[in-house]
Amino acid sequence: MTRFRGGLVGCGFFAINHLHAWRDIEGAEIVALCDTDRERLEAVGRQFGVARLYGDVEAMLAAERLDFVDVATTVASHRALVERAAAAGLPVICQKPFAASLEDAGAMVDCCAHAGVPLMVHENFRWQTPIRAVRDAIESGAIGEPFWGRVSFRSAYDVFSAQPYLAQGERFIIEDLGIHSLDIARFLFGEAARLTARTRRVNPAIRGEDVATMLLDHGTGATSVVDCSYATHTKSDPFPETLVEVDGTQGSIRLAQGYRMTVTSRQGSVTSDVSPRLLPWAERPWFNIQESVHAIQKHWVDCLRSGAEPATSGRDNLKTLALVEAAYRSATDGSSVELDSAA
Ligand code: NAD
Ligand code: 89V
Repeated sequence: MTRFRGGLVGCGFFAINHLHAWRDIEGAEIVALCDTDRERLEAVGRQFGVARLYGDVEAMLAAERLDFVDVATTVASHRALVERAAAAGLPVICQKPFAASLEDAGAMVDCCAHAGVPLMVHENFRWQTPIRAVRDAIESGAIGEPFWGRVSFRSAYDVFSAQPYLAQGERFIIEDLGIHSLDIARFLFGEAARLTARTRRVNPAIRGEDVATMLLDHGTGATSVVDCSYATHTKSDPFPETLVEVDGTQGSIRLAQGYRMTVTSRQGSVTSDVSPRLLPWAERPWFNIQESVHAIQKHWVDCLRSGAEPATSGRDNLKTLALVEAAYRSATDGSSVELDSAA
């Protein structure tokens, strides 16, 4: 069986999860690492036993025989790195947020299409076990036709210690976290036709908004509320759980804190434990996200092998990014933004 050889660019906080997951995926291997920060590059190389280290992507692409590139840097460098990988004829994974603008995102999609290489956005939240359990429950037909939903992430977890850049950007929670929640809303309820949003900043120590409430009209006729906050202090902080509610014509689904999912149908109510696995290298409370990193990267390898388009391809992610842009526009001017991606 082919073992795809990957080069990973960006050896920071989140790349550690990518690297642990790659070690567990039989069909792929990270053979080279690249980071502009030499100290970090060498430390991560030592941690994962990768000896081929590069301070710049050109040098890595020139020296290595790769099958794909995994871009785990922050958003500012995404376009240049993705376009460079595509120019080298290599399939590429790009971390979220895919781009800071729809223009950059569209350019990356076009560039990879032109080069004939697959492009996947590392949009992992829809790969979480509890989210997939909700989708499976909807697809089983047990609750009938969904007509209302809520995708909710409310926490006061200190994300700024590990990711200081999150406190510095003009945009914060929608671009960083809401982007996952909006993608989940698409995944569960279909494409949105209209979006209205309100935001605010509660934490005075950061630049961007840390609370957002979004209302989506889906092409299916369903309405959903997507809400997120890093300013919500509760007795038992659910970080990083996304809680979901779905009302259907025949019943309902509630994904509650502690990974408990209750499906109520004409047959009654059944509550099940939809906890993610605690992988050997994972830790609480992050294990839900960490398991989804393994799942999406395995999906990438399956797609490379089969030639199928990844579920969260660059092309697919344009629709999630359009919701992010619509949310900022709506929050700024008070309008409801029409989207042209209704299913
Ligand atoms: P980080 O700042 O800790 O790490 C980024 C690394 O990339 C740094 O080491 C930096 O030196 C390196 N780098 C930047 N530009 C480079 C370039 N041109 N060439 C080589 N190296 C370069 O950031 P992070 O917290 O690891 O976040 C990385 C990305 O992961 C962000 O886009 C973030 O939104 C995303 N993220 C995703 C999840 C998720 O669940 N999907 C969770 C956390 C972070
Ligand atoms: O998933 C993410 O993008 C992370 C976090 C969960 C902390 O928001 O930045």
